[in-house]
Amino acid sequence: MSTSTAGTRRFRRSALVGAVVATALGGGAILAACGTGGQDGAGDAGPAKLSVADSYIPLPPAGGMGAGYLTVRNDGGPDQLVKVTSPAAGSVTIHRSTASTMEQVDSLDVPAHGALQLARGGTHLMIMGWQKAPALGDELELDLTFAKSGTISVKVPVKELTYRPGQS
Ligand SMILES: [Cu+2]
Repeated sequence: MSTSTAGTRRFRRSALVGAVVATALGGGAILAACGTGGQDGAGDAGPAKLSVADSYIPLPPAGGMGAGYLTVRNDGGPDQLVKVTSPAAGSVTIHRSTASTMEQVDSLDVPAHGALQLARGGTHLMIMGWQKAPALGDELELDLTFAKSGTISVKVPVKELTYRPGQS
């Protein structure tokens, strides 16, 4: 009896340590993936062929911090979104939402013959320092720079806070 109780207690403690290690490893893996910029899949599928769809900016509260969402479609080889700027704002950063918070990332992979989606609850653009407070119906320019394809400029409409793509 007493041996089995001790065994249970020891098991519980090591399970707890295991959980902490797993959390630490998870954080490390995310950092490593951002830092290395991913493996180079050169020669995979030829040059990337990118187009941007479904872009929108939910109306920011009184000119405050805004978010940007869009989909980058790719009919060619792999590429990476490495920078976003806007003549309408002082700062645009790329963010990834995690379970409890969000973190800035340096780049996002655009998979070959796939799509990179920036959507609510996932990766998004964080836009600050508006030249002029955005209003519903404005179209704001975002300049998306890709590692291989160069810069693509898109006019992004400002939508109601509750807007979702697919609604008119
Ligand atoms: Cu964010």
